[in-house]
Amino acid sequence: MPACIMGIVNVTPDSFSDGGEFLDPDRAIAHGRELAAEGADLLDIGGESTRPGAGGVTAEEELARVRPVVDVLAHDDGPPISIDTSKLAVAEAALGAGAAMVNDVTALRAEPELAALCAERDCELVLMHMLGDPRSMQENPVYEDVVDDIKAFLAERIQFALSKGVSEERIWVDPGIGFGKTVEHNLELHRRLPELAELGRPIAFGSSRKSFIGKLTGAEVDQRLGGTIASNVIAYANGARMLRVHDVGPMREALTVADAIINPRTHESAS
Ligand code: HH2
Repeated sequence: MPACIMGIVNVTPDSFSDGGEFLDPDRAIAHGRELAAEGADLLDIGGESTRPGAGGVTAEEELARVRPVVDVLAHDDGPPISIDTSKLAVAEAALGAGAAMVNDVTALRAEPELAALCAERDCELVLMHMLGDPRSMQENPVYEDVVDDIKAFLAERIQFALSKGVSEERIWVDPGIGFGKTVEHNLELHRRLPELAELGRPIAFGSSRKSFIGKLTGAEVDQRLGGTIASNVIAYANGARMLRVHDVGPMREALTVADAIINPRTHESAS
């Protein structure tokens, strides 16, 4: 398995690329099933947008959005479910309903008690870097050295998770593409991803349809598949082991070809 593909299911009215499309639970469930059929290894279900400028939602609202979707997809005989949340109450309910992973874009800073829950449930945990919060993160982000700073942040967050009892082998790290980064910061993170692998944990990567792609190509948010594929193939070649994308089928094809080039021995039988 070269890298796993995490399919995005946004049960939100305002996500940056597909807000409102899957707010209705039946549509979100159908979408999750489509992504599973296209080859998703995981489904990441989220009920709160983290797009630049987004305001927060209450735990009750977030739970009302995601709960019916997790309830069905977790019992579908499909891929494992990840819950994209920073809230203890939402994670607890989703894990109770069968989710296997918590994807926290605040890396346990919003609700630090989430760490103990992950430790107790022994679930997978993604720790992502974000500079500031969604309201302010794109206002002139500044780093001393973007990769060194993010690496130090993630190292500290790994230590925090470990101190709360999370098993090291459950932890994934994510540079947080687009979360408080300029176009140049995002590009540098692609190039220098191997430096983050030095943390000793697998890298999750989420660049799908993000605005740096639009800034480079001029493409609107629903026309960024080519840029998304390029970004993820480079990230894979540079060590990413989980690719979080909206368009699972095309990403699966691209990853199959990229893997055949990079790891020729595993693909000899295809010739
Ligand atoms: N990006 C988004 C949300 N969650 N999780 C991880 N681990 N890495 C990411 O890069 C990441 C993430 C933003 O994308 P999306 O869910 O499509 O948009 P929104 O936050 O507007 O719902």
